[in-house]
Amino acid sequence: MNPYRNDFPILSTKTNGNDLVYFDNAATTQKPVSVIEAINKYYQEQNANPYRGLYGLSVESTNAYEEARQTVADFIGAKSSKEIIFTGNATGSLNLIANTYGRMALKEGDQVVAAISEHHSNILPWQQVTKEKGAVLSYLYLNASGHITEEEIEQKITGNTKIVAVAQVSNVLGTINPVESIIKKAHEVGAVVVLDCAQSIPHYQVNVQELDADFIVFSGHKMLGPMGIGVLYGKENLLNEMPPFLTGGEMIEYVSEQEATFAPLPNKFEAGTPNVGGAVGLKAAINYIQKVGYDNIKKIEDELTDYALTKMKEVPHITIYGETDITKERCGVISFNVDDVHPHDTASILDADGIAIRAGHHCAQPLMHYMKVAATCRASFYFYNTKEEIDIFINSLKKVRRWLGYGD
Ligand code: 7TS
Repeated sequence: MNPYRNDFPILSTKTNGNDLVYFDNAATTQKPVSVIEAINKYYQEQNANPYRGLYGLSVESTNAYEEARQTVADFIGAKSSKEIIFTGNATGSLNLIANTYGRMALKEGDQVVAAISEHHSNILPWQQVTKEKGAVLSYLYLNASGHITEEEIEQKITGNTKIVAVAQVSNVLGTINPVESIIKKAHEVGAVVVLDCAQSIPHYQVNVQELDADFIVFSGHKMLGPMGIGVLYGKENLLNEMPPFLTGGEMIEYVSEQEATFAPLPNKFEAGTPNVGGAVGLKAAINYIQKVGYDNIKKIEDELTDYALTKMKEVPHITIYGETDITKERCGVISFNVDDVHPHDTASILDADGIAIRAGHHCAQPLMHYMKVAATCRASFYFYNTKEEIDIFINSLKKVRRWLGYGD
């Protein structure tokens, strides 16, 4: 029995009369009791608007928020908690970087390089700013098994490249991208690297100093934390150079009728009342992940993914996209289709058996277009999933074509 399941109340609920099999972890993860209780405790005992109040409760709220920031800084190996900006989610973090650093650094003819497998959140902000500046957005394409090759990195990251924006793990194919090579090449040509860790940090240790990433972004809700809290890490010198993004309360030093000076880091980038409860929940999520341990998480997930890939290959009429060998830079996100069946039908049939998977373009339409498919089904695992759940999934998959009237 998986020892972690009891910590997640939702995993013992039913859906459509069946035990819930939750395989949409790339969209959002479920929350352990410790996270739910930490948020409850904050609202029951510490809630006040931070920074502004000169009374005890406000100071407590400020302390809770800043302790959460320090926990994030330690977790990713940042030099200082000033390098941690809280945002709403990875999308908010990416928009912030594109609209501040991007606007500041790009000029006509410059190049931003992203992977073709990026989530729309790491494409649209760059489309906007490159259009505005007359710069070019170009892509690292994938080989037949879904990987970015060294040759592709060598060719596409050039002297014109000013920003490389790439996900460490693809949310569609589960491919682990060669970010060490990408960062090395980008720095050789003087470009900064924005690493989208939304799909990696729930599963792998991310150390910003070892990676030497200039910016990283992620969302709390994909790593056991609550929705509505995200992180932007940036090197302190870069964050200091950047203009603010949103302006208003909490981010100023002094305001006159026509002018304003801005607060130092990190507050310069955190206009308005922050999500203290969310930050407190994220801190509890980090504590939980550290208690389980990344080695353990990887071992469980690799076993589950290997098991699922092996079983899926035995079911006739299933196409799996991308890498199908767990030993080759991939993790527990599996995109697939059942021959002749629309992914939405597959997802609905599985839902009737209590299985939650995703079907659609996964906010990665350029990748869908590149792979020449309209949509896929996607099963994504976390360390609280089990082989028994995969057996239920496989049995349900076997029924899909028969339900729709195919002979086999
Ligand atoms: N980057 C990647 C790689 C993602 O997978 C996602 C969300 C985001 C950025 C945006 O995160 P958000 O928290 O700001 O929404 N990915 C997915 C997904 O695969 N299914 O639902 C959301």
